[in-house]
Amino acid sequence: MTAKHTLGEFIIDNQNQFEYSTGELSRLLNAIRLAAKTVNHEVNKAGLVDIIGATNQTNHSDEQQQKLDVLANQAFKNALINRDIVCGFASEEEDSFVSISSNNKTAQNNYVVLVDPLDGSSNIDTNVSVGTIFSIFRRVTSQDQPVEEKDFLQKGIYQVAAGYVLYGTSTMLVYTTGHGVNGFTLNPALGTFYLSHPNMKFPKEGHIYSINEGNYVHFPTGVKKYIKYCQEDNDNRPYTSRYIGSLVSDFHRNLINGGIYLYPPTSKHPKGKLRLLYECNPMAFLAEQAGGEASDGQQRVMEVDPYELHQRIPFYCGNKEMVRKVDSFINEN
Ligand code: P6P
Repeated sequence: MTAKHTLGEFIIDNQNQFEYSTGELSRLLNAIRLAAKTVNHEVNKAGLVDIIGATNQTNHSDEQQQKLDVLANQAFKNALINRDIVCGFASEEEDSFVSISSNNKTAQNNYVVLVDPLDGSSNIDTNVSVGTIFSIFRRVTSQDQPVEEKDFLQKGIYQVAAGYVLYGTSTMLVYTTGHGVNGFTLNPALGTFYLSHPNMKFPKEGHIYSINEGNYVHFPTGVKKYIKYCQEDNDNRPYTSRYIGSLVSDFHRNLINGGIYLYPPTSKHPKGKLRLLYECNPMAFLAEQAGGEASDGQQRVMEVDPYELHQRIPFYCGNKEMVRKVDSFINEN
């Protein structure tokens, strides 16, 4: 068996694909690799030490912060701040963006990173897989100035890299820099990620739909029609419903087996629950790079023009044909 590429080797071997191969983006991806290992270590022992459960804090969205949310946020922030790589950091766990000044007094760094440090964290106490989602942009403001909000409020089409870490039965890091999607599995004994899923693509057909049907009564008519379309027993469509309640896990399963993830507007979240900048955009980038699509019901997610750091949108993401089918039902006149 040929020796598998490690993530570190893969990053270096492919850094010449970037327009700006100063090595800065490679160092950034390596920092994310380190943070992923740190969080993985904590998540895997969550049941054994006083690290599960909620803090008595809530984040800006008044969502209770799990202890691991806070720890994961700090792990990614530290990994990115201490290496003089990025000029700005934004997170679901931070009210506003964090400006990072460079040690190099003449020029600031070029990249901003947005993360959902531990997506699905409310599942931790029940030992359900959780994940980290990250999105990377080049700054748009001049290098010799501190970072500004407009450096973060960029359309998804301008992402230079995006990915997720899945803390599941095995820990995987899946990412893209616009040249396909590659998955790396952590060998915990060595602390090394190995290329286990090269060039990931959605299967040609998908038959899994992932949605919280508990909100059915509040869904838009078109989404209700799509669910009934999946459940009707005709056209020989063998659909099945799978919903873990953890975006990274549901997305990852659909990417491998074929399917669609849907989070429509609900009464509690009339604009949708998921965040555009650090959940929908990075997953949309991965989906498109793997031959799929991502829509908010009206347009391509990566074309949505952001106006607010923690903006929410409806999210339909997965096999191209399935996303287009949902869009057609939603936009039926
Ligand atoms: P609900 C987790 O909180 C999350 O952001 C996603 O990971 C997940 O898919 C969704 O929310 C679950 O939300 O309302 O179905 O429990």
